[in-house]
Amino acid sequence: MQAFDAKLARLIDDMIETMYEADGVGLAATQVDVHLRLLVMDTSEARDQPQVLINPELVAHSEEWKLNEEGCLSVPTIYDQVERYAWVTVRATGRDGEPFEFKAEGLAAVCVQHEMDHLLGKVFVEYLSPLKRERIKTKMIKKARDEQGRRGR
Ligand code: GNR
Ligand code: NI
Repeated sequence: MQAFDAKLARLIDDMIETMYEADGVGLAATQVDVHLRLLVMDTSEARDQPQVLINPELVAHSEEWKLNEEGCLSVPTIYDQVERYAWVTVRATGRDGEPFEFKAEGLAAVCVQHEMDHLLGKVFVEYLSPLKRERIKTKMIKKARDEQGRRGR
């Protein structure tokens, strides 16, 4: 059981800072190699409303799906359309240790589903066709090779 202590508070603050520095709308602990079911997000226009979700659970969702353009800090330069529930109701524990429930629509719905996937080790490109995934893999291998080459010079 994760204690709501100073260490967790520091991790949450670090993740929020990392999310803002990367210009991301969300960040899952998985992405910073912390294996806790924790995510942070901020889909506000002014980017001044960080949300913290610990142990998030999907409690309800729309029947309707929506196609949205997605990107991911863990798969840079790749953007594609993914189908997600149009709205979701999520129950989670907040940074104060208190449980809460919220209904997310629009970008927040996309983001929370994307982040909850990260907590399961799933990245959005896994929803794409095998051909697209193959192209992304080739591109990432090439990018890694180019970066390796630059370091070696
Ligand atoms: O910053 C991000 N933008 C975004 C846009 C559409 C759908 C999902 C996202 S999440 C992403 C940050 C990220 O990768 N979080 O895991
Ligand atoms: Ni992501």
